[in-house]
Order: sequence, then structure tokens, then C-alpha cells
Amino acid sequence: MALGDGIRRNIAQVDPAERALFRDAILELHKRYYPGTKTDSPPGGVSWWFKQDEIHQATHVHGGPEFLPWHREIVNRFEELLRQINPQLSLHYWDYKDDPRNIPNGNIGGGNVGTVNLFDASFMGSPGVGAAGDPLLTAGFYDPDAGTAGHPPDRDATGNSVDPPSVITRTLGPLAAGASPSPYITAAQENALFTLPNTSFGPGLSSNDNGDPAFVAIVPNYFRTRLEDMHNLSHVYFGNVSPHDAFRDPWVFLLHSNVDRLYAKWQTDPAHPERLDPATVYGSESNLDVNVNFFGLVSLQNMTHNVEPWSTGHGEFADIRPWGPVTTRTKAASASTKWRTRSTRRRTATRCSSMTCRRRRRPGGRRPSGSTPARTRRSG
Ligand SMILES: [Cu+2]
Repeated sequence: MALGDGIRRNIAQVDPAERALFRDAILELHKRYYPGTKTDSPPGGVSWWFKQDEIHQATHVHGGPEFLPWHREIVNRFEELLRQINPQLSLHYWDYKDDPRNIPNGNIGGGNVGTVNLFDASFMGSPGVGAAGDPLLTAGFYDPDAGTAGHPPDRDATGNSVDPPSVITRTLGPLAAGASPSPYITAAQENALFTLPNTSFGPGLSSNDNGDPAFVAIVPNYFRTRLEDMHNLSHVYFGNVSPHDAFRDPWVFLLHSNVDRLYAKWQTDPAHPERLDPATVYGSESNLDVNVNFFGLVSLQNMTHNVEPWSTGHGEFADIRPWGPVTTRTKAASASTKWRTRSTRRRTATRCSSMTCRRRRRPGGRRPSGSTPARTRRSG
């Protein structure tokens, strides 16, 4: 298990020294800033860390077929950010089969196996009940006094991503003394994901409204609906957060790295080569307008759409400026080189040819040819 080999692993199984480097890199994200100033529109001067919440809120890609490829994109880009801080790091994952408060067979260093607790002040903060606390509090990931004299405004009052939220909520609570670990899922539940009889990505419903009986009926029967459902409850397992606020908590990236691991594991089943083919992996949802109503957020998903906000800066719910200076642009002009720098375009092209999933793009846009397994990393 070598640091720097590019492999994503169960975070409890990497050396404690690597967990500390991983934590330090996440905290460092809040010491680096994108260009511009707070009063720009959209705001500039946002920290690399607060940008993640801004991206997620501007787009809200849930409850439909775009969920898995969009979250693969944010996870991959987050890993790249971590590697800009420390090139040896990988975005490891929380295995849902572990209770993060008590992992009996964890890596405690020096080649020894012992109990690992991921929810303490040395790593991800408190499991609750209440706020996450240190190390996130001291690092300024939230400010309980936001909005009061001598403190920055509360993000939920200003809507400005430069401002901190007033809390990161955790609800799991510490394990009672002597209590057994209580993992979120069992191995049998995880394995059931991969043995779903349906070989296609989804059922091809034009509505994925959570209240639609037709959609509710298919949720347990298809890989992508079953996985998103499992993912939804994994959020609630540790923090009673709304989908709107979820990406304020770094733990969410360990959670979503596991979503991506399960997705990759499903895709790489040797009996199903069609799952690695961009032309077939999404089945009947490959080019289907799907009306989504997820927690009251209404959107239209179609796998041929651009992956946003990284393509143009236009999210479904807000515009955003992750990388460059503010540029006034029409929708038609949004693909101009003013917004997409040369390096961004080059990176996009590289990623297109190396991602297992087909990138969403405008109808009529050129599709990447062929498919290769995801990057050089593996899920271990
Ligand atoms: Cu999520």
C-alpha cells in the first residue's frame, strides 16, 4: 500500500500518516483562493474548498440519469485539487460496510491492525450529535458566530460563497461505550447492487420525479437508481443534511468516492463489456429528456447535455466562475475561448478519451470514440 501509487483505497486501510496528509490537504484547500473579489458577480476570491459547495449548489445533479457521471466528474476534479497540494494523494473512500466510528480491522500504523475511528478531531471531526468541530472549526470551514459582530456574514444569509456557513452538522453521535459498530450496509447489500438483473443503466422513464409512482417502483430494480438510493441514505447515516448543504462537509467526498467505486466496480464486471462502452452504458437513457424533481428542485436531465459548471460556467440553478475572470457571455458564446482557456480545453479533450462514462455534450457535438477503463487509478 504505497503512498503515491494513484490507487484509491478504503481510507481506514491506509497508513495513519497518509490519513494525516489527506486531512492536511483538505484543510489547505481553504487557504487557497480563486481569482477575483467577493463583490464580483458571480463572486470571486472563493476558497478552493468553498468552491465545492458552490459548484454543487449551482448544479444539483440528483434524482436522474446524470447523477453518476456528474458526481464522477466532481470527485475526479476534487482529487486533482488534492494532488495540486500533494501529488502523492488519492481520493480514498469510506466503505459503507464500515462504521466510521469503530473500524476494528483498520490500519493503525507500523504494520499493525487495530481500531480506527475516522470521526475525531485528528481526522474528520466529531460524529455528532451537533457540529463537526475540529479540525474543521479551527480551519474556518464554518463559523458558529457567522453573521454577528466581528465575524463574517453567514453564507445562508448572503448566498455568497466567500462567506462561511454557520455549521457543519453531524448526527450519528458517538458509539456508546462497549457498543458494537453499526455499519451503514452489509456486504450482502453491497453485493446485491452488482447482481441486479438489469444490464442497462436505467429504465428510460421520462420522469424521475421522486413522487412519481412509476419511478418509485423501479428504484430498487436498476443499478443507477438503486445506487443513488443507497447514496441518499448514506448521507443521512452520518449527517442530517439537506442535499443543498451536503458539500460543506469534507466527509462527503469520502462518501462520494465510494459511490464512484461502486459505479466503477459495476462497470468493470467482465461479463458486461457494454458497461464500459460509452455508446451502451447508459442504455435507454442515452439521449432521453428526463424531468427530475428532487427535493423540490426541478431540472431537465439528458445525458447529451454539457457537464456543468465545468463546460461553460452555467449551472442549472446559478452561474459560476470556478477558474477564470468574469466574462460577459451569451449562451451561444459560452463555448468561446474567452471562457474556456486553452488549457481547460486540452484537459477536457484528454478526459473525454479516458473516462469510462460518456461525457455529456451538446446535441450534435462530437462524441468521444471508444472507451478505456477509468484513468490509471483502481479501486482497491
Ligand atoms: Cu451525495
